[in-house]
Amino acid sequence: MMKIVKTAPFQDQKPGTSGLRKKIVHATQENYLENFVQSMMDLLAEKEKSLLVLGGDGRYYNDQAIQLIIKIAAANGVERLLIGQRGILSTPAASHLIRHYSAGGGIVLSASHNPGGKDGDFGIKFNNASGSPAPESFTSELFELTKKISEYRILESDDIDLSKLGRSVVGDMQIDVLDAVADYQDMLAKSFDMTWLKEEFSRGKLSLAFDAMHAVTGPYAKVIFGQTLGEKPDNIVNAVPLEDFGGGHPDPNLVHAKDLVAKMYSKNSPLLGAASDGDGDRNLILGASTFVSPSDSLAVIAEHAHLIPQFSGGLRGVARSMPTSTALDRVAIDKGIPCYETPTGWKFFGNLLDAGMINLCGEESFGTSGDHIREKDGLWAVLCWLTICGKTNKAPHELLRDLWQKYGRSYYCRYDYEGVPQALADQVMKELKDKLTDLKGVTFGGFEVLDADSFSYVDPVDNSSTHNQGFRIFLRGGHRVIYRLSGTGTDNATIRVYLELLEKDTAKIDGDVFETLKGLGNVANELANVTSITGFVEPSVVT
Ligand code: G16
Repeated sequence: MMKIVKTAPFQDQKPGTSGLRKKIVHATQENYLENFVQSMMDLLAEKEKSLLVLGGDGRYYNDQAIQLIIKIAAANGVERLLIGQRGILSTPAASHLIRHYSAGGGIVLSASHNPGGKDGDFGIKFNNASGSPAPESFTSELFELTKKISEYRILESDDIDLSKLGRSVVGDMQIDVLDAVADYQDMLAKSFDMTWLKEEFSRGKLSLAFDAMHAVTGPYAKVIFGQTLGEKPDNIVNAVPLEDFGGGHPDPNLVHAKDLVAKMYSKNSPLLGAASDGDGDRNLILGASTFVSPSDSLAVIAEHAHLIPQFSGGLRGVARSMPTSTALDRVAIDKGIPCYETPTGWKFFGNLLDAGMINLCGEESFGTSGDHIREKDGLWAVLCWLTICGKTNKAPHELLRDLWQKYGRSYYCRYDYEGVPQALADQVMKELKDKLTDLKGVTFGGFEVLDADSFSYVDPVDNSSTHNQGFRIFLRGGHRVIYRLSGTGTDNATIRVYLELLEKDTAKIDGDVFETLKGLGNVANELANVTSITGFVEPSVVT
């Protein structure tokens, strides 16, 4: 039976960089998720509701949230739902399913790389019919609805058993529980030559250590890297998804993927080391004693794209988020293809991909993907690297060196100041904004400011515009400092400072990244008065 429940709106359901993310204790309060999902239902057209995909990264509250969404969907005229077994789907797999089954969209439950468990975070977002995170036009309208909602509709029924594959019916709605891995694996088999990769593994030319961080990619990695390519089970670690990620922080970077880093910096490490995050869209790439920065990873994939079956027709264009280093731009110039600079947030690549203007894109925040889906894709990036290493007979450090020799090296890192009181973070940004125009021509610590602006973007496909997407400080020599506030955190504010130092002298491309960037880091701090305003002497995390 359908029930109408009276509710009161919450004023804080504004989606951030990638959907709504909140602390579990906040997200689980009475009617919080119900309101948000009902607002989503109100916004969807009948056509979109004919078929929706539903799944999440398996974190704490995933199970209950899925059952709740099923009942709200059934009471709101959704005709059919495709759900990952046990309610689990990696974000790239969800994007693929939406496209593969021509769904009207999908509801993806994930707080990505944010911690899980009872004290962790929860997240929810809508992806449109092309599999892309919903654009700002949708999320803004959704936010408006959440501020006005007065009731939601829900079907009173028992929970559905999502452990068994197959079809069932709830009210008038049909539910198909799908194998979360199978369709995704079939898709990857079209992008890569799995038979050749398998041979390279069996000949010992390729080897991989993969850390699934007790998050969603474990089952995918076991099938793809283990069963299909033949990597030893011992080399695929933390492969059992846990609702609290084993107490870890499922953020694949040098700080949180410590064990993998230790393995890759030890003797007899495999050729490639990789990790993925909570929902499987991010990737970390390591070689023996080598960290591949996400910006360089993207540039290397662009440089060698012709070796990857998915790109056998060539690259049409590429894109990077604004703070991502300019290494990609130089590869694009060399290849004679356009390179677009978009605001942070995967959703901004969607139109460019749909229009066929780009077929490769990525971000400094450990995200890379192609036009096969509309999300970043962690395991796909690993397969790109395996293919490139295999085809070139080169290790990651050699591929990086080739890149830097040819184009110069963008020394690159990000300083994160986490848990800053919102008012202080806003003050840093406001004071910086007020002095942006005065910075031109001034020299700080030996770096001359050529220009400074607040980044705005006009989408070349639909002409929609987005403003205030971070401050860019352009320095003589091609160096940059970027400032923006994170849109994915749930704890106060996080100030992100992105440092890029372009070194064109090939005699100087082998330096230590963090040492090389120290001076620029000090300049960045001084320019924005980070320490004096926030009291933070050091960033909380440097990646
Ligand atoms: C999300 C977005 C990315 C973005 C990242 C960081 O990733 O999809 O496009 O780069 O957040 O955003 P912020 O700097 O605002 O925290 P994910 O992996 O968290 O979904």
